[in-house]
Amino acid sequence: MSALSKSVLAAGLLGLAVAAQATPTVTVVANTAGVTNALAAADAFVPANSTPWQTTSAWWTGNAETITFQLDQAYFLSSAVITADWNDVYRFSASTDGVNFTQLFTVTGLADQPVNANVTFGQVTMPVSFAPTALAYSYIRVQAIAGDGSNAIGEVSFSGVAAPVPEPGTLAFMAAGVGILGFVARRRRRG
Ligand SMILES: [Ca+2]
Ligand SMILES: [Ca+2]
Repeated sequence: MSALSKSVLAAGLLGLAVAAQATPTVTVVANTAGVTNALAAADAFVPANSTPWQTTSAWWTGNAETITFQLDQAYFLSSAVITADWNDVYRFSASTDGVNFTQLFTVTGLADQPVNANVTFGQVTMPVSFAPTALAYSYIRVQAIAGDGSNAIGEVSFSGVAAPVPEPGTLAFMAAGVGILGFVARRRRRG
């Protein structure tokens, strides 16, 4: 293989090989009618611990409401940071298509707040870790499933590995590399 074809192929492959941990950009794309201030759940402002539940948060009453988030692309997720009202249980589900959701994790301030947070009122920020997902997800949905019926999400963020999305330039690089290999092989056969 010539030095040129090697370098062209390597440049193409490099574009696919990078798989670093990333933090998706999260936007609120839908919420049920009973949710107040839904956009506050992903506006990049994290309420301090013990901030009252209806302050700088998305909030609702009862366990029927949902907020749906979209990530900037598909990710194999492995952790999250959730700010939520401290005395409820929140279920986070994930979806590849925004239609079918499967449970990713549940989180509750009563059990999951950091040991030195000592929050017994209002919102609390909780780091959540879980096994890396087998599927790359683009949508997340949150629902309160237990607690005192007064629910709030102050902020959510997630972390994971972006699913490879080859860019047109990368594909052209790889095609050029493969083309040069074929050219070299044909020349060798002829020679
Ligand atoms: Ca917020
Ligand atoms: Ca509550």
